Amino acid sequence: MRDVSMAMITTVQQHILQQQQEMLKSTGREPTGTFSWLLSGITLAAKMIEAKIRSAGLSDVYGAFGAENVQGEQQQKLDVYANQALLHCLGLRDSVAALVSEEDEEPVTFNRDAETGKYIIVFDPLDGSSNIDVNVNVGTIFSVLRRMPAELGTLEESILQPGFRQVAAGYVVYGPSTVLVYTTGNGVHGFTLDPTIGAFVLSNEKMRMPEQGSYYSVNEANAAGWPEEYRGYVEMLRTGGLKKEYSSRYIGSLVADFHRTLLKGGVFLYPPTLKQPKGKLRLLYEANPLAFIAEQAGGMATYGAGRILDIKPEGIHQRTPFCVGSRREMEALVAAVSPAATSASAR
Ligand code: FBP
Repeated sequence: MRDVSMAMITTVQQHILQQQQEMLKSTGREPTGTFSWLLSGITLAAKMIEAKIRSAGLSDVYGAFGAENVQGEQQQKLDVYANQALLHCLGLRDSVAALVSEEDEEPVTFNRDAETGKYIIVFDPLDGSSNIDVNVNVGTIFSVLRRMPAELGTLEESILQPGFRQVAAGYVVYGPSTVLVYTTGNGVHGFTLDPTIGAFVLSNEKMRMPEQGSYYSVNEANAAGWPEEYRGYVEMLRTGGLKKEYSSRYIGSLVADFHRTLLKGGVFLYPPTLKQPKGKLRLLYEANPLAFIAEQAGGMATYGAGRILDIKPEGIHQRTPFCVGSRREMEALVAAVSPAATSASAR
């Protein structure tokens, strides 16, 4: 009999089912497929966004949409398109109880009972959108939380759970190739979109962040507004304080800067500034998902005085200082800034 099995490719959905089978093996239960169906909403939306971005120069999708989002930022046309694509694709998934987007002031909630609507998806539909018109990598970032049982909390309280409660997180980088990286707490795995078959195919399994890198990534134009300890830390890197030569890389698209840090090691930081003493980047849909991935890949993520994943959120668009990277650089950063950060935040 001719063997028809083609063990060549593994798609994201297959990989999630395999991971779940692994996890459930000890219980004898079979994965329900709910989770992989849920994540297929993200991969479908990512393919729609990718297609729009690839032909952006040929169709009228560059430039501002003509409205501001809740952050007071000029929305780009592709911000709005990406947001609609994710809301549409995820809204069709029965297991979704609420969707929280960087582009929307309030969560979109669905009238689904707790048995069915088990998950909350928080996302930044198009990160780095200020770079779209200049054809620089942009991305989509997502975080998945499980809804708390009614006796433990409301849907709103379920949205504001600390980052260590995430059941999955990931991002898509729209660059020379389109890459999706995700974790469900069982390692970090990368998939590349194969345009010939329209599927995200496993390309980097069990990704590890190098113990130490050779890049630091920060917007040095803000240096005058940083607390002195952060200036001292960057100076220490620049002057061989970690017994290694460092070069600077800053794209200004968080997903792209993070993806490089995940692959090559080093450190990315967006410290507090005089203009934004609470930091610029958003906790729920930028810092938390990337911190979860960094820790799962052997790295670390801090806001200065502590671990990003331990922050108890107070609002869905809350900002935070965000530093993430390889263990060596991060341990030195925590040693350099945490005492001061603690006293600063107490002020
Ligand atoms: P959004 O585009 O999703 O608002 O993200 C904010 C962001 O563009 C990050 O991607 C990036 O790391 C940062 O802001 C760049 O900020 P700055 O221009 O102040 O360095």
